[in-house]
Amino acid sequence: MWKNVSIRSVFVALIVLLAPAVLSGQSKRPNIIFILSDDHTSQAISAYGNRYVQTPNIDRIAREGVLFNHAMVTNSICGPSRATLLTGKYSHKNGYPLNEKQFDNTQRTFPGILQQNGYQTAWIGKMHLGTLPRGFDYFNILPGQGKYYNPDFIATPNDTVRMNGYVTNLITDLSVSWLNSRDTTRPFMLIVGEKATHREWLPDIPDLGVYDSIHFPLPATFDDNYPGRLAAAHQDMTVAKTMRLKEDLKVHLNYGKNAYGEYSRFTPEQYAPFYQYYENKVSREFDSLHLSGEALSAWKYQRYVKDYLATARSLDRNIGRLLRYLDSTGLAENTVLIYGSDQGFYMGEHGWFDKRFIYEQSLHTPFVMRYPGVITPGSVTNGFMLNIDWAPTLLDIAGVKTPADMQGTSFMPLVNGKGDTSTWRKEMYYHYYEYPEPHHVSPHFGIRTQRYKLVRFYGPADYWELYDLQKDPQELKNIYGEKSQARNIADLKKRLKALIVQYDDKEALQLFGEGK
Ligand code: SGN
Ligand code: CA
Repeated sequence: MWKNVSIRSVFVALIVLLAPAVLSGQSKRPNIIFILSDDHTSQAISAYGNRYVQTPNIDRIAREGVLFNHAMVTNSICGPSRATLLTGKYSHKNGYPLNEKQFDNTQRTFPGILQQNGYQTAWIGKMHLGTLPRGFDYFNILPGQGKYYNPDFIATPNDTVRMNGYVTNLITDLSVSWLNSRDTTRPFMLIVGEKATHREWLPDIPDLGVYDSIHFPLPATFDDNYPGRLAAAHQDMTVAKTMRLKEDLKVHLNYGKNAYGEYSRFTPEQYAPFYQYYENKVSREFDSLHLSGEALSAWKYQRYVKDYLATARSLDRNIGRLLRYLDSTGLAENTVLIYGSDQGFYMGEHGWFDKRFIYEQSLHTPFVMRYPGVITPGSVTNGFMLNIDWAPTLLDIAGVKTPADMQGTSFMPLVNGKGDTSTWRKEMYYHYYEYPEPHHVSPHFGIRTQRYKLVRFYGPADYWELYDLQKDPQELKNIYGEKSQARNIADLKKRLKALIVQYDDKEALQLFGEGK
C-alpha cells in the first residue's frame, strides 16, 4: 500500500498540514504602536533619571524593553521631525525643513508601504504637517497644533468635529475605539500623536497644582550668559525674558467672552477649577510676592516646570491606559510598543525653554521600546539612533524591505542581541533651518561624535563652535578658536563633510567652506 503513496500526495498532505502554521506565522507579524509626544524631554522622565518627577508608565515600557540613551533627531522641531518619521529622510530630502509648511504627502512613506503589505495603518492625534495623512486606513487628527481643551479633530477632509474633554484623554479614547473596531485578521500600525507637552502647557483638571509642594532646583546653567557663543546669545527663548507671565504661566489671564486663546472653549465645569487654581492661587501668590530680577526668573522657572510636568502627568497616565488595554486584550504579547518624542526640550538649561539647537537637551529625544520575545527586558543602549532610523526599523519589524532612498537604517541590530553593533554609526549629522521666528535660533548644521560636537552656524551668526563633551558636558565652552584643537578640528571637518556628502545636503556643502 505504501508503494502507492505518490510524491504528489505527500506534498499535498504537507501543504495541508503546514498551511495553518504558515498563515498564522503571517498573521503573527507584530503589531506596532508608536506613541509620539510633542516636546517631552528625557529630563522629565524618571526612566532617564530622577531630576523631576516619576513617570511610572513610560518607565514600565523601558523596564520591559529597551531604553535609548542616545536617540537623537536630525532637525529638532515638530513638523520636520514627523516628516522624517514618515519618510526616513533628512529635511532637505523630504522637503520639510520648516514648521507650518505643507508636507508633500504624495511621497513614499513607511505607513504607505506597510499598508501595501497588508498592515492596517492609523494616525490619531497631533500630526502637524499641514496636509492630511496619506497611506493610512484611518486618521483622526488635530488641526495644526491642536487645543488641549475641547479640541477639534479631522477624520475626513471636509469634516471637523469638536470633542468635549481633555486632549490627551480623547486621543486615548479614539485610539482604543479604533483598536476595538479594527480588522483582527491583519496586523496594524498605529501612531498615537500626542499634543502634550507642547507650549502653552495646560494640565488636565485633576493635575492642577499636583507638584506645587515640590521645589525644583534651578539647573546649573540657568544663568548662562553665553560667552563665545553668539548664536546662543542671539536667541529669544529664555524663561527670564521670553516666557510670558500671562499666556504661558497664566497669571491674570482673560477668561470668559474675550478670553485669550482656547479659554473661550472651556465649559463651566472646566472653567471653575481652572480659575480657582490660576487666578485665586497662582496669580494671587504672584501679586503678593512683588518679584523682580533673579527672584522673578526663579519664580517663572518653578511655574513653568510645574505646569509642564503636570501636563506630562496626563500623558504618562494615558500611556498607562494603553498598556492596560494591551494587557487585557492579550495584544501586548505581539505588539511592538514605542514611546518617543518629536524632540527634546530645555527645562531651564542655558536659561531656556523650547528646542531647535544642536545642544544635548534638544538634540536628544526620549525613546523606549518594548518588543516581547525579541528585546530583553531592562536593556539599555548607547548606540547613536536617529529619527531617520525609525521608518526603516518599523519596516524591518514588519518584514518589509526598506527602499534604497530612505537615509536611515533599521536599529534592530542594536537591540535584538543578534546584530554586530561594532559597525553601527559613531557620529551623527544635524541640520536646523527655521529663522527668525519664533525663537531667533540661527540656522546651523554640525556633527556630534562620541566625544565632540562641531557646529557651523550660518545666517545672522556666521561662525563655528566646538565642544568637548567629555570635559564640558554642559556645552559652555566653545573651544573652536583654541590652537590645541587645530588637528581635531581638521579631522572633525573631514568627517562632517563626509556626512554632508553621504546624505547629499547640497546647501550645507556649499556653505561648508565659508565659516569664519
Ligand atoms: C509655537 C510656540 C513656540 C514653538 C513653536 C513650534 N509658541 O509657535 O514656542 O517653538 O510653536 O513648536 S506659542 O506661543 O504658540 O506656544 S513645534 O512643536 O510645533 O515645533
Ligand atoms: Ca515638538
